[in-house]
Amino acid sequence: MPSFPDLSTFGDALSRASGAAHSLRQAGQDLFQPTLRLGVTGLARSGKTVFTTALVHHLIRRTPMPAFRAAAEGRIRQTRLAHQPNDDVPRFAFEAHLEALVADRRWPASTSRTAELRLEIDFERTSRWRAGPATLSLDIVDYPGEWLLDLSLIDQSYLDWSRETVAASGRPGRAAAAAPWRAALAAVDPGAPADEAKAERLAEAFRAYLRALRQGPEAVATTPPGRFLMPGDLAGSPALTFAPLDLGAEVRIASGSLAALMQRRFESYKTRVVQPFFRDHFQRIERQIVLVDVLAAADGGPAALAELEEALDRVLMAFNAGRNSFLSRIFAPRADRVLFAATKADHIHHTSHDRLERLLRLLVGRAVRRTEAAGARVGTVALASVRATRETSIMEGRTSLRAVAGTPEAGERIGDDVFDGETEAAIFSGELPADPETVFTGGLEPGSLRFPRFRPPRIPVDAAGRSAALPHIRLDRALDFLLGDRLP
Ligand SMILES: Nc1nc2c(ncn2[C@@H]2O[C@H](COP(=O)(O)OP(=O)(O)OP(=O)(O)O)[C@@H](O)[C@H]2O)c(=O)[nH]1
Ligand SMILES: [Mg+2]
Repeated sequence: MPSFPDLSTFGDALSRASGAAHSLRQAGQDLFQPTLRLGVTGLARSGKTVFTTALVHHLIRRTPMPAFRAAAEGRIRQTRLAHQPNDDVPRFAFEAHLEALVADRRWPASTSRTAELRLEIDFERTSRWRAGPATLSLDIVDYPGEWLLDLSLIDQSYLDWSRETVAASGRPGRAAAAAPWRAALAAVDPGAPADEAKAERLAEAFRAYLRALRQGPEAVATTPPGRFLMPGDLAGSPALTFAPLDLGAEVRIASGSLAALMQRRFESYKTRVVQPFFRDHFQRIERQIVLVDVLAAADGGPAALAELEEALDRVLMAFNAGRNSFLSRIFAPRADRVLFAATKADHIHHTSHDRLERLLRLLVGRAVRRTEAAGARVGTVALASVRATRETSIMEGRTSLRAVAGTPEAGERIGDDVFDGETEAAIFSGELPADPETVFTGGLEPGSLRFPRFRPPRIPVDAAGRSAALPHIRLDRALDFLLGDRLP
């Protein structure tokens, strides 16, 4: 007669079996759980850290996001922070950045390296044949857009790079910024014996030139190497101790010379820094948002806009690299959706947001056409990750001007007014021209957009001590474009 286990051991066996099934299920989930890698990039101060913080905050808080379909339909059940998948990339300091914004009304500190965060989004699938609960792992990577500028170096020789960079420093408007570096260049003989101290001095003078360009009216960095201003972990490293030399019509570099030392460093920068970044990080990105501070550039005048356009064009070359046979041997980009976002739209009244988006579209038009040709879907949006202002109107004589009100940061000034960081002010920030084309040809007087840097908004706290969600503009639209199809 077959013997049956008594019920208690039977129960144990059952739970062991279900434990095994659970771990099998877990292993299966790890294998099959869909993962999406979202890159957040843009040039310095474009708003990457604020955007990433706000995005994570809204997903975790499940705030109402009408334009983000999966959320609007109530299908996102929960979003949680998960363990970091990569040990070699620092974790994005979400909690610290959020605390700065909400508790201290401070913008997060500037960051100069990559950071990454993994979220798990539990959602309800609607598709008829696979309806039911599902989970998407979302890896968000915040990295400096300057690093993408280095792509153009990969197939360039040291001789060509030197020639091009020295020639570009002669552009009108660059004379003052370039003068000290050009003087240092003129004082060295590239054919003289290699000398470490000289190499260091020249690298420093070149770095100072790049820094001066960024502080000048052009306001953005378009001249590679990207790590000279955004070194990340390489700050102070010999990998960055090189610079272009004035090589004239030289076609051969003598061995043992200063030029040979610079050339060797340049080549090793490409193989040890640039290529690994594209191969190991950039190539794995599936969705990309490129943040652009369009308003600052528009206010800087046509030269600043032209410079920004060139920088974005170079940045976007990276997404198109699969079509270049030389580059595709090193890496093949995978991003199938790229969203350009004009950030800080809360600086202007919403009636100007269309104009801002049109201006952005003109600015990235060339790059967009190329990226689309490479097979990616491209979108544009004007947004504010954290809305620091509200809308109001100001009477000037008998006309009512559409204005924004917020708390300008301490020390900000408009005309003769210096703000104390506590007082609210209503500001008419000026208007973008109805035809954004004219902004490129001087249709907007530089400095005529008057917006101070605002402090983050005051966030109300309820009786239970829970603070309200951060306000934003069109962040939900951005999320829908970037993630919507992966939450079907
Ligand atoms: N009003 C407003 N200001 C913003 C917004 N996002 C960013 N800013 C401003 O832009 C500054 C830069 O934002 P970050 O997010 O730190 O920019 P980043 O691209 O990470 O900058 P780096 O780390 O220095 O490269 C902030 O300190 C704010 O002053 C926004 O949505 N609204
Ligand atoms: Mg940052």
